[in-house]
Amino acid sequence: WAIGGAFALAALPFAVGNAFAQASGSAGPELTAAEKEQAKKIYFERCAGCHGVLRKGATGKNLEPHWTKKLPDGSTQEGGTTKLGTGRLEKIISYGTEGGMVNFDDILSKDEINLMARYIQTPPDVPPEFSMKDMEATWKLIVPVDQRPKKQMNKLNLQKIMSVTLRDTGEVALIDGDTKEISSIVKTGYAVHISRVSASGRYVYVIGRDGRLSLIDLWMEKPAVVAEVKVAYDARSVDTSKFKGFEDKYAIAGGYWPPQYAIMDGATLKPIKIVSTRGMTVDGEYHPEPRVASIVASMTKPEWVVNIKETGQIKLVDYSDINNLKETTIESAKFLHDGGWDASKRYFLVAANASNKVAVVDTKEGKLAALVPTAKIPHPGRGANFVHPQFGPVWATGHLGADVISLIGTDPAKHKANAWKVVQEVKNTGSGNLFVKTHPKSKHLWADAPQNPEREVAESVAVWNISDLSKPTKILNVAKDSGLPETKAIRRAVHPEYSADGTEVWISLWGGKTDQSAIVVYDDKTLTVKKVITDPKMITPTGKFNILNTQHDVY
Ligand code: DHE
Repeated sequence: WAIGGAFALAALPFAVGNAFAQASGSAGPELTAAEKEQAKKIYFERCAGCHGVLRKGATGKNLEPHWTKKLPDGSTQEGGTTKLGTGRLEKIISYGTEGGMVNFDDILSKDEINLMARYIQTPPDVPPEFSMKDMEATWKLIVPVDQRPKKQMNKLNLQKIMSVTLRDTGEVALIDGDTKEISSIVKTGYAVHISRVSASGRYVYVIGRDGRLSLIDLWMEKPAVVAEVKVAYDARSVDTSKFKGFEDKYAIAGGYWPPQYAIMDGATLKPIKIVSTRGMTVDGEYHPEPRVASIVASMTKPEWVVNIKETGQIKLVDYSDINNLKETTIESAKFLHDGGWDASKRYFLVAANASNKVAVVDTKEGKLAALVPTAKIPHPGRGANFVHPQFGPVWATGHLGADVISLIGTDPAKHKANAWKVVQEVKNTGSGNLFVKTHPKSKHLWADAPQNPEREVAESVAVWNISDLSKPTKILNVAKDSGLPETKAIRRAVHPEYSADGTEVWISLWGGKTDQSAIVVYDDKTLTVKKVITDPKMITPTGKFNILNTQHDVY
């Protein structure tokens, strides 16, 4: 979601624009060469994430010319289908829709909106492929393994560090969990997306939307990037090998474009293998752009769970013999997005958001355990695990399209009747939730709603006591609690994340690029503010990843 002016129009660190080739098809409105280059760049940076590079649609609608372009005589109806045309498209881009399209009138100028309305009536541009040779050419080993420290060279309490995405600056801030001071700011990929932690807890892997993967060594005197590689032109996910005997050995990253995943050496990021994800969807149609959504590493098998968005297929990738790579392909539903483990770490639950379902993979058996129908557009992040007083172990997901949190029973052994069903829908403050969170040591469940159109809702989070989920114990207005003056842009409260010991919850206040953003730290017991982190370098913080919790998948 490109919201709140958060997606900077900075040049991509690795240029993609000039290499685009155009797909065949009937031409739309005329664009000059310069307009076309500008439109391609804007589309790739702001639109492709939801609508797909080939505009076939996923989270966002299909934007191919057969919908967007009026008929040659100017009419807008054909066989019951409404064709959009420039005027209607300008309105949709400017003001958004109830279907989840966000408004761009505070992000793009009027001329840019007009340009994009015309551009998406022309046939999609097809970016180039990205081969092993291309990947190898981008690989930079900044500090070779034998020149890295043999022990931790700083006094940081590594387990308590929070790796914070500074989305608009393409940086990650490493924040000391005790002092709440920024200990390092590390330059990473464009519109940086997530951090994941190696099995040993020493390395942080950070993926940018431009496909740049950065490896941070926390043992250095000042933690810094020790290796870098580009895995694709557009990417969202990364993880490492976590099975015993393979700790820190491999890294894997998932590409949106080209649709493929790349396997690298864990300590150097030296490219090892690229595997394409193109193929048939669960409906039996060929899809040229099946993007890699979430990836998670199993701790009980040498396997990654790789979720392919457009095909609805879940791949269990066995990395024990990389030269003879084995993939188990599990059919589920479309479009796969984000997900997390249940508390036992045997089952992985992933949102199939366009199907309003959660797919459950039994990684022990290597099979689909269930497809659980849920409310509209589930969006769990990694979800939240706790023991429900009535239903036993459950995993929670919020929803973008509904004002509830769904609790799914996860214990087929001892609570068979509740397993893989929504056992309760907890009423949230509104739709537009992105992330839920709890911690084994906490009695609270936290949920945000940053995509809600109402300022009050988007700037707040709700907290429930797990022993009574009938209504929130407290609704915390994070924007007000920050003490910062109100700004024109909504300051979205996003991504609750627990401290290592489960006593604090950190929430990002994601403001406009030129506004002061903050992280508000709450005491989980008293639900009062403990600290507001407002360093001027804290620009558009979004995701936060505590080292210990991320290392062990605690959520
Ligand atoms: Fe994310 C996770 C894709 C927009 C913040 N996001 C993920 C994952 C995917 C994904 C596939 C799962 C990764 C994994 O577990 O391996 N995100 C996408 C998009 O395609 C989308 C919708 C549009 C885009 O153009 O990128 C998108 N995401 C956003 C944002 O706008 C958010 C809110 C702010 C930001 O920083 O970009 C955002 N996404 C996050 C975060 C996670 C994430 C914080 C990790 C959650 C966690 O707790 O693990």
